[in-house]
Amino acid sequence: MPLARPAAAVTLESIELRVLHLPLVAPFTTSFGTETVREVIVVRARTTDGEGWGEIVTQHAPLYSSEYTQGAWDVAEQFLVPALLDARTFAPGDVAGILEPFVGHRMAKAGLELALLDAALRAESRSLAEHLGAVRDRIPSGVSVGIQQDPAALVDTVAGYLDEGYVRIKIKIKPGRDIADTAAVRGAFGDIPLQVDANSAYTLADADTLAELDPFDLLLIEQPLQEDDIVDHATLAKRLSTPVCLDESIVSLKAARDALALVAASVINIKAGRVGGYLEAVRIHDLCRDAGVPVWCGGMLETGIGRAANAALAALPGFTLPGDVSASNRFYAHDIVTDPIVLEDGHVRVPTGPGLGIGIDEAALAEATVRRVELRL
Ligand code: OSB
Ligand code: MG
Repeated sequence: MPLARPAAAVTLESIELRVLHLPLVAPFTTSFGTETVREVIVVRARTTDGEGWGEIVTQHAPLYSSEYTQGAWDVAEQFLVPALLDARTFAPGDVAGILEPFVGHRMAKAGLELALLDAALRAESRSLAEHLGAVRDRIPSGVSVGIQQDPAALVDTVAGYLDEGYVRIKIKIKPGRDIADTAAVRGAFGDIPLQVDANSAYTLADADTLAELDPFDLLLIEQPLQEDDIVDHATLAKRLSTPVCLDESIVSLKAARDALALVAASVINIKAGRVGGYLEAVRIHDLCRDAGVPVWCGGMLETGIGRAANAALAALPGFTLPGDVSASNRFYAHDIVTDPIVLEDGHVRVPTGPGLGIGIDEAALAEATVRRVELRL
């Protein structure tokens, strides 16, 4: 479903970048490491018609992907922002083309594009959700649960999220913390919608271990192998009854097309940052919808900025599985927006206001800022 009507051009005056440090309510552990503070870049685009906000979802270290905060800051400051300032007047739909000569750095590009989309749509009094093609006003909310001390602690943590109302549980796994953890959660809570995420921690040599997950009737296993292991994922998918879902591997529409052609995945996790922006995310959604492949919206521990955008994206018709769009308080005691996303009956509301439909809590933003620059011509 192509976008109904592209957002109009804006004239860019400046771009402000900030590195934020936001403490997490609890440590978040995956197969690639533990985070206790979310380091993230927030973007403010100032245009002649008002401002817009975006978020660059890199993490401190290049562990989930090759991108990381200092690298994103550097490429944005040296190359991406100057190219946008130089183009001066352009539509949000032109951002990807303007930045196309610079290879990779998709999270940095996505955060900049989002700020311009927000600015343009606010100026037109249109919501991002409507612009992207949302068909729902609320979406079911899943939660991503990090690796805990032991399976018993995992069961306690999951119990808390189920009590809060989350409708789908995803647990992180890694070698040695896979079968017993999954068995513990299945054993404790019965038939709940449950999936696992390996964050690339296995190789094809682990296929027999991963097949031990088959009896647990998981919704899917997310990214068992490396980012560039498309063919190995296809081989693994034939050996498992658990559906294979790709996250890290899907870096673009083209990567999604290749993965589907090779039958490397039967489900796709769409993250706007990883694929270079919300507009590319919609194109991947459209591809999968046409192919009959279910998609769901992944997360990168977003602040209220990215979380609002994710809620809008997840309201598109092809998002038929609950995403990792949880309430702000799953990660943060104090978000940087005035209206953080909350859980209501296991769902989150899709923002309806202009642009992202959120307000920035400037005091909270200032409090979390550890570095700031404003770039203009
Ligand atoms: O693999 O989905 C992932 C967080 C950081 C990096 C990668 C991943 C995640 C999550 C958390 O699982 C998703 C969320 O924001 O709730
Ligand atoms: Mg993942």
